[in-house]
Amino acid sequence: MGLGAVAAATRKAGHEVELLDLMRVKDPGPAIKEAVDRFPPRVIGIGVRNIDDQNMEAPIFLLDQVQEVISHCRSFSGAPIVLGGAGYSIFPKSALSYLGADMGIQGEGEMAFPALLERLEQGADLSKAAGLYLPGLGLQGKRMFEKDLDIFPFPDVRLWPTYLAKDQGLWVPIQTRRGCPLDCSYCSTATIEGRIIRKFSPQRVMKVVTRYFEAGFERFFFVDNTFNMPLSYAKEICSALIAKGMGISWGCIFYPGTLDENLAKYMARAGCTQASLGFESGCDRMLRNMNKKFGVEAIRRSSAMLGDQGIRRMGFLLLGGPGETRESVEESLTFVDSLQLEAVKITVGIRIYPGTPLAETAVREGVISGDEDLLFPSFYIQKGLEGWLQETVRRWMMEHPNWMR
Ligand code: B12
Repeated sequence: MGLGAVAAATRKAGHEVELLDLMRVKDPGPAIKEAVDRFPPRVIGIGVRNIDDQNMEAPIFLLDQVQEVISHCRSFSGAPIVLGGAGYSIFPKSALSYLGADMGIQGEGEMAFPALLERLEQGADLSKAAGLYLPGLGLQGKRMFEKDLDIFPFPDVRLWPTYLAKDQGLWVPIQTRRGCPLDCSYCSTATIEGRIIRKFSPQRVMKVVTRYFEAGFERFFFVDNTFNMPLSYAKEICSALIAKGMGISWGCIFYPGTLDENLAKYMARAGCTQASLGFESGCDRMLRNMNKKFGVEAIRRSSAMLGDQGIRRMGFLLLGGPGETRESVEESLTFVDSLQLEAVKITVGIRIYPGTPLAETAVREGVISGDEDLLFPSFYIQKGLEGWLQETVRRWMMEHPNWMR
């Protein structure tokens, strides 16, 4: 979706655009050659969504695949290569240098990428290009956050690869807002989207959903970090969906700190069938350590409100952070068990992201050194819990077939 949004904006700015999806391609070389022969590009943009899979036990580092893609692009085309995407935005300097691309754009690309193309076309100075990183030179112009998201064009289904465009079972990603003011101690979202919530208008969200619906899609996933923040906006989206009566189903990521029974009812009537509850712990002390603004009682109530409406709930636990003890782990597992959720995803050990309070703690405790760029995944696990924690989670999972890692 991210790359599709940038492609649509670039097309709107008057450029010809081709979108090449390599997600299901085993050997990218021939696919890139074929695309470059058919459509010789003047600039190549690459979306780097994931750096790794955040799995401490057997981490998979994904940038070597991107490096391979870049090397194929280089051998078939002399076009400059520009990186972007959520994963890239967390590591704008180190990922650029590791991948050896020509430049990178941190954050949303709908304005910045076409603006960069204009500069490149005119041979203009790049030192003021917003959000642009150059190898060895770092950030050029100050990064911009567009206030009026409605000015961006819709991600264009016509640019999608056919396997996706025809996959009507797909949960089509929809974004309704950007930015997160919460300050969870381990999270990288503010670096990607900024701290201030910026919203698409409900009318615009409806237009996007309707367009996909008319193209045959009936399942959607709201990719916003917190669907129910702000509450009034979430209600507006639900009301608009109810009024339209398309009979779609959708999922979202739900913030357990905002409690409102009416919202849960609205969500169910609007077609919500599943919600991810990212509470991460079932122990009040650990929730405070993670800088969560809610406690276990709020989690219990939001979970019950959603469950009462027949919405399938997936709970998330992130175990092993600073201050975790055997007792707090048992407390979390017992708590999550008591919620009777339809599914639970447990992560052991926390991926350390640059600039976060977790990274500061990790430096203070000597887990990482102060000058690490953290591009290669490093994990925090409270000393003394290694081994025991994995084993304990494994034991609990054996008795809970709907829990996963
Ligand atoms: C929603 C979400 C999910 C949903 C996806 C649902 C769906 N149907 O799409 C679920 C829960 C399934 C999920 C799963 C995973 N996710 Co996730 N997810 C997100 C989240 C919250 C939003 C992503 C999104 O869709 N954004 C909306 C689109 C419009 O934005 P975008 O893609 O970033 O694109 C914009 C810019 O980046 C830029 N851009 C994009 N491409 C390009 C290209 C160029 C050239 C340019 C210039 C700009 C540009 O412009 C775009 C438009 O503004 C992000 C965090 C975040 N806030 O970004 C994490 C995030 C992307 N996920 C992450 C991870 C790790 C995963 C998993 C690997 C977790 C796991 N272990 O299972 C899986 C992988 C799934 C997969 N197949 O890729 C990490 C990636 C970082 C990393 N360490 O690699 C993130 C950043 C969260 C984090 N930890 O910080 N995820």
